[in-house]
Amino acid sequence: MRTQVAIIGAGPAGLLLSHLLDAQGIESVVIETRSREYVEARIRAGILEQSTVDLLTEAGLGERLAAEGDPHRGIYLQWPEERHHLDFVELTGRAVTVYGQTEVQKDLGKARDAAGQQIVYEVSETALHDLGTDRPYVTYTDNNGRPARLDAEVVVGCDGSFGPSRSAVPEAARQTWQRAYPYSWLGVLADVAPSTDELIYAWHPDGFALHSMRSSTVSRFYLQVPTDTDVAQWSDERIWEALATRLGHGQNGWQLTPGPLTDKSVLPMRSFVQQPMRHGRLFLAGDAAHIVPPTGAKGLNLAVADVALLAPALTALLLKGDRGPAEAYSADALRRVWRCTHFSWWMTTMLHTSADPFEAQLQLSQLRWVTSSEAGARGLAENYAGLPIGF
Ligand code: RFL
Ligand code: PHB
Repeated sequence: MRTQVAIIGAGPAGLLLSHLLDAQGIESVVIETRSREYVEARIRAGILEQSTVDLLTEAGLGERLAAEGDPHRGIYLQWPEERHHLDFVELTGRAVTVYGQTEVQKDLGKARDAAGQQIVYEVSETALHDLGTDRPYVTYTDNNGRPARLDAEVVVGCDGSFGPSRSAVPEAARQTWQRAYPYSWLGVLADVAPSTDELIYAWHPDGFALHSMRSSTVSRFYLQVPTDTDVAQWSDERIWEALATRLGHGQNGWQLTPGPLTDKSVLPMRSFVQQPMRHGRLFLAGDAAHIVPPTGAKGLNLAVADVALLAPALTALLLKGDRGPAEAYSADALRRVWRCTHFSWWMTTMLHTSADPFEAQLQLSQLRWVTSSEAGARGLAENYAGLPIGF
């Protein structure tokens, strides 16, 4: 098979790139290890920055998002006895939207169906070749066990944190940075109306807790748990008890309403950056190049921001032979990547409790400053609600 752009990975980065290239008349083929059903049901992110919403809308993907997405003005930050609202709209003029990654994924899938562009699901043994030439190609085994080869002008690795693309860059040509945090998140989805109008990020001596949501009938919660936690250790009862304790704030009779849990998973917390995000005719986008801990709600938004830069860069390269934007892509994207890496690290270390009592005092002091100083609040709001595309 031959195409202009071979895209590895049908997550949000891969499908959005295919969509934006198609709008410029550029053909792509996406290959994906998982099934379409799996990819569309995978529960992950829930918060879209304003710039992500704007980009999806401009790309013609905003219809269901406008009807079903839930705009939020800000978040609550709390610690025992105190809950404070940060109003992003007041502070920065920008809002965020609650709209699950599952829904973004379905909207992208539908748009790809409508365009009739090819997505090959359930492939295995993906390998990248001849990336230093103008004729790179990808090999894989299709779901009937047949070997296949995809020739392209450009290969884009959108294959997330476990895909092969990032290590296809020769070791001597890449640099990586990483940090593993000494805790994980236990994430649960509940069939119950949210007990809050805005997300609650809670510092608590027992550990961090987050109350998020997906709709007026579905709530999403996270609890800080030790790294080696087995989901089986957390019965529904234990989860609700921990959430009520950590999210409670002893004021105004606020109460958490429990309901049936429909999904439970443990996710490790990690920061990772690999640069450059381009090697010859290989470009990396999204989690393939960088991973942030989810405390700042940045991962999906960063993947979209990468693609927002990459699509016009590849358009200039493939339609006009203009190499400039493609050569600038890595440095341009990495500015935002490092800003979001810092913000996600900062939110994570401010809110997750450790055994160190000195650290706890620093965290509480930081939380008091962020919620009482306009400068502190605006800094958080600007980073959370989103820097403009191209930052
Ligand atoms: P994805 O979504 O991981 O997609 C990569 C795709 O590549 C496929 N793949 C391969 N395909 C072909 N050949 C191979 N060898 C392959 N190896 C892998 C995979 O199957 C997959 O389909 O990466 P992408 O597109 O870069 O998108 C990134 C986002 O998914 C990720 O950053 C976010 O989900 C992170 N994240 C959040 N981000 C936010 O912006 N806001 C949030 O509120 C938020 N919450 C979260 C999150 C991530 C979470 N988890 C589970 C990691 C909450 C959670 C729980
Ligand atoms: C989510 O709703 O899944 C979510 C929200 C905010 C975060 C992380 C995850 O910071």
